[in-house]
Amino acid sequence: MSVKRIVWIGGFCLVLAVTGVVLTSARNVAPDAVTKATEGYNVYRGELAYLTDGKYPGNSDNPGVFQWENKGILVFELPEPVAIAEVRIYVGENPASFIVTLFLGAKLGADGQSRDPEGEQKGCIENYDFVTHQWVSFRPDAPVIADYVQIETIGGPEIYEVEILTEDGNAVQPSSWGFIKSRFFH
Ligand SMILES: [Ca+2]
Repeated sequence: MSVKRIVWIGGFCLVLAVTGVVLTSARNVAPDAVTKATEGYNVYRGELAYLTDGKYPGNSDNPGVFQWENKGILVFELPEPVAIAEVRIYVGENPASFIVTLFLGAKLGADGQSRDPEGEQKGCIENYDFVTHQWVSFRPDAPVIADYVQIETIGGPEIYEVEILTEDGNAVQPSSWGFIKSRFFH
């Protein structure tokens, strides 16, 4: 085997190793969150559970879709602060704008009021690309320590999945969706 080929294979393995590190250290904590949609003025179709069931076009033949009639806010309250490196949303039909705001110390109100909660705003990423049928990514310049994610959207997009990706490996223990539901809807 030539030196050149050995170097090439070695480099490829190095790329795999680095990629492996990235894949194992990024974790989706959205399923751990208590998820809620704002109520009262905004109407939606579908189920909140569709947002974090891991199914979206490309990996599922018939994924459930959540869709605002026009605009609305989704919130994800995490059990404890984590370093959020990226929030991404799989959108379908209906181009829309998005504003993702990251809070620390915010909590869902007992009355369901959840927009712009008390707590410290740690980051805000906007997207006005109005794309459809793909992931829309929201990345802060550096990972943000937060425990509450607010997604505000205008345009009535179809939303198939929401992922909240962290760089830490064990800050949050996975919870079952049944536990989350029972915590909020009892
Ligand atoms: Ca889904």
